[in-house]
Amino acid sequence: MSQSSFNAEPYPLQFDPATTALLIIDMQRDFLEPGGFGEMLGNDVSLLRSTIEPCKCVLEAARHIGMVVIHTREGHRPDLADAPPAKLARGKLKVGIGDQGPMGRVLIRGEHGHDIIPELYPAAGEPVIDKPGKGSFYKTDLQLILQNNKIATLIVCGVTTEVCVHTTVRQANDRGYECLVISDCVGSYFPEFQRVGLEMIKAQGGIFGWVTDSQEVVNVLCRLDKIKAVS
Ligand code: C5J
Repeated sequence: MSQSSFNAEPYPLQFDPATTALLIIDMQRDFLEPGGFGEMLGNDVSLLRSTIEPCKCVLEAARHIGMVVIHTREGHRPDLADAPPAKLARGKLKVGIGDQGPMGRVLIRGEHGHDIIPELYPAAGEPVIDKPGKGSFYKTDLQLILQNNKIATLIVCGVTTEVCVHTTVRQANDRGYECLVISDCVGSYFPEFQRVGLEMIKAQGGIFGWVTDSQEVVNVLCRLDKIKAVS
């Protein structure tokens, strides 16, 4: 066990790189690209797209040191058998989940819009968790994969901060995982939700986890790489 630490709020987070995974949540075309579901709902996708470059830097650094990397995608089976009727009806949308949009059927597995953006595309061997809900643990094998890899700490990136990132971090926290959320690698369509979403994670002594930025994570992971190289 080799302990290291991230400067973070509310206080430094000790971690062992061998038991830490990078979890990248729902960086899908439907949420991030012009013409996707997010934009069809009237959102400004540039607020999410600002996370792409910092996520790329963290992903590269994590891959470089051989850290476990896991991706998630929100979406449903083409026959919608796994989509709760309440979720399908919510919002009374003209074009909603399962309907034809500019990037194929909205949030349906196998469709262009459902897939992960090319900038952060999973490498061979990196697990991709297809989830029907907001939380990454709900009706998925994420916990089994984490247990099999002896993971105790999650470094969390993705979208959106107050929805799938928050739901996942809360689920992970209840399951005993330490979560470090990277402030510039998570994004919301609503600047106020972004600010408050991050505050809520680190409030009350880190009630759900820790918050830091991508520069700190990249610096720490690169330092570990150098230590590995000389030892
Ligand atoms: C949403 C998500 N916002 N990935 N999904 O519906 O946060």
